[in-house]
This record gives sequence, C-alpha cells and structure tokens, in this order.
Amino acid sequence: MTPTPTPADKFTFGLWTVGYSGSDPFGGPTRPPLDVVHAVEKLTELGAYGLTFHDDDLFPFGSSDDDRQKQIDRLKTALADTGLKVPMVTTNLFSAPVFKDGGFTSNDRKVRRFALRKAIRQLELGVELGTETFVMWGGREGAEYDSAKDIRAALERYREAVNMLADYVTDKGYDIRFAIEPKPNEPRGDILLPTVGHALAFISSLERSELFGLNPEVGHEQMTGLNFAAGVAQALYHDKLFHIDLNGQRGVKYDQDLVFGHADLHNAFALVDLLENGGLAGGPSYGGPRHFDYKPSRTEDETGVWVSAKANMTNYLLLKERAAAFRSDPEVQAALAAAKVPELSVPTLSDGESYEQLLADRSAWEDFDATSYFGAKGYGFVHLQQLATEHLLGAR
Ligand code: DIG
Ligand code: MN
Ligand code: MN
Repeated sequence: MTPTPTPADKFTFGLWTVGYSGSDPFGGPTRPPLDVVHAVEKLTELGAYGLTFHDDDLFPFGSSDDDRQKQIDRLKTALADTGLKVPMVTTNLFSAPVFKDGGFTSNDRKVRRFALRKAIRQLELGVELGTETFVMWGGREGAEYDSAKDIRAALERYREAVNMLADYVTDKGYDIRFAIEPKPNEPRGDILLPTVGHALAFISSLERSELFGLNPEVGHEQMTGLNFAAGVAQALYHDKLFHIDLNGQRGVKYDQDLVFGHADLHNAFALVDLLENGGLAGGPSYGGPRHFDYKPSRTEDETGVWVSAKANMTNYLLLKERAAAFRSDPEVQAALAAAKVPELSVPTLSDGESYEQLLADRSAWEDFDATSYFGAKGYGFVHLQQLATEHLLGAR
C-alpha cells in the first residue's frame, strides 16, 4: 500500500523545484511559470510540511520594494491559509549577470558588498517567516581558469562574508543557523567548497563555527563519485548536518536533480536507514526537514510536476518502511553480528589503557597470529548486502 505523506514527515520543497519551467542550457522553458500561491496550495494538498525559496524565486531580481512586498504578502496569506511552513530560505547569488564571477568571492569588491547586502535582506525575510536555516550554495563561487581566481583569497573573502553574517544574526539575537551546500562544478568549471569534506574544513576556520553546518545534496557528492550516505554520516559525526537536499543522480555527469529514489536506490536506502535509524538510541539521527531539491523533468506537464513531487515523498516513505523491516529482521541482526559491525563501536583501547599497557600486551603483537586470517572465516558482508537488497526489493 503506497504510504501517504503528512506534515509530520517534515517533507519540504524548494519553490524553484516544482516551479522549474524546464529551461536548460540547450532549450527554453517547456512549462508556464508557477505561481507561488498555487505551489503552496498543491504542496499542502500532497501532504508536504514546508516550502523553501530563494529571494529571486518569490520576486524577480531587481523588483521594486512594492512589488517585492506584494509577493511576500501573497506568500504569507497562503502560508496562513494552509499551515505550510518555511523552515529554510536562501539567496540567489548565481543567476543575475552581476554575479557572473560569483557573489561573496567575485573578484569585483563592489559585487561582493552588493551580495552581502542581498544575503542580509533575504536573511531578514527568513527571520520574519520563522525560518530556522539559511542555506548558502555558492554556485557561482569558483572559476574556469586557475590564473583568474586566487583560491586562498577567495576562501578568505568567503570567510569574511560569512563571519559577518554570523556576527549580524548574533547581534540581532536571531535564532537561525547557516548551512553551506557543497557542489564540485556547474555552473562554474570548479566551485569553491566542492564536497562535504572541503566544507567541513572551511567551517572549522570560522569565528562562530557553531552557527555553521552542512546542507549536503545527494547529486552533488555523487557527481564526484563519492558515497553520499557516507558523506552525511561524516557530517553527522561532526554534528554538522543542519539541513539536507534530497534528489537523485545517475553517476558522474551533469547535475541531474532527479526525483529522490530514481537513481542510486541502494545508497538512498542506506541514507534513509542512517537518517531514520542511525541515531545513538537506534532512532532518527537527524530531526530536520527532509528537503527535496530536484527538478521535475523538462518532458513533463504540470500534472507530471505534481506526480514528481509526490514521488519524492512516496519513495522516501517506502525506503523508510524497508529500512525498518531490515533493522527488525532477525537474520539481519545475526548477519550484522557475524560481520562484527557492532564491534566497530567498541573502543580499541580498554578504558584508561595506556600505550605502555598496549605495548606490554603480548596478545596484541608477540602472540598474535596474523597468518591465521588467511583462508579463515569471512565477514559475510555480501550476505548482509543481499539481505539489504532483498529488503529493498520488498522480497523479505
Ligand atoms: C542547488 O542545489 C542549490 C540551490 O538550488 C539552492 O541555493 C540550494 C538550496 O538547497 N541548492
Ligand atoms: Mn543539484
Ligand atoms: Mn541543492
């Protein structure tokens, strides 16, 4: 039976996703623009919890203050009428020509100052709407040519910008955090902070690093051939999973932004298992929105747009059911034990053991028979993966 999403599942969508009209570098729109009120009503009807948006999604870049306010008021009314939330906002520092060399890290200092003002303006709107997280995807922060961008200077400009934003929200007493979204390339030849690892290193350099975390996106890590679930696990390890962008990506190619579950299904299964069952007590490891940042395929009409929106949520809930069945399967529990998976959580050193005591322990070296591992009993990882596959396919 297909599961029905409810706001309790905390599914959220970017206005730019269901509003994607189909333009790509090789063709114009295939669908008419989507009005924000209609998007709020349809997402509510489908059982979503929230809507997210860039400033430019709600009102065009360069809008007058009056036109901007009209759109904000229309959104506020629609949110009040439906109960839909706005847990995250972000600013578009990548579409307008002024940002052709980036925003916070443009070589042009006047552009960098303009970008900061634009970010603050959207930050204020987010606070007004009760937003918890401000995402920063530096899509244009990068370069095509090594000689054109001093990377160390670019990182310092990025650091200067976000340090100031953190000072701003702290001085204002705003309860909002920042989530940096890595991506390796596209639209820039190389984008600054390309992966979860790069972003974690950058965050550790910030003045108020406690206000900064990750907004990892499935496709962005997978564009570099990395394992997304493993990247999210590392973000969780550092307590830095502040938000997440869910979608699908079929390998190392352009950013496909497919429906979540329409690509690497095994890694999507592992991800949902991590998010829903990977907590210390075996419960959810992440309590934030399950945010879809995807593009309804250019081939679809508006009916197809809503079919795709529903598909994201359905696939997440089906994987959540499969992961629960996997975890409660006695054969899986036995296979996990045989694979020594729980043993990895046992500290290598005994409580308080010193290196002198380790050096004195003959069983760790002098009496340890490493050759006994040749031809010895295996870990049974393949059997475990087959059980996961059978649960994923609904065969158990
Ligand atoms: C693209 O993956 C980026 C932009 O859509 C947006 O700034 C961010 C929000 O999740 N993701
Ligand atoms: Mn993407
Ligand atoms: Mn994204």
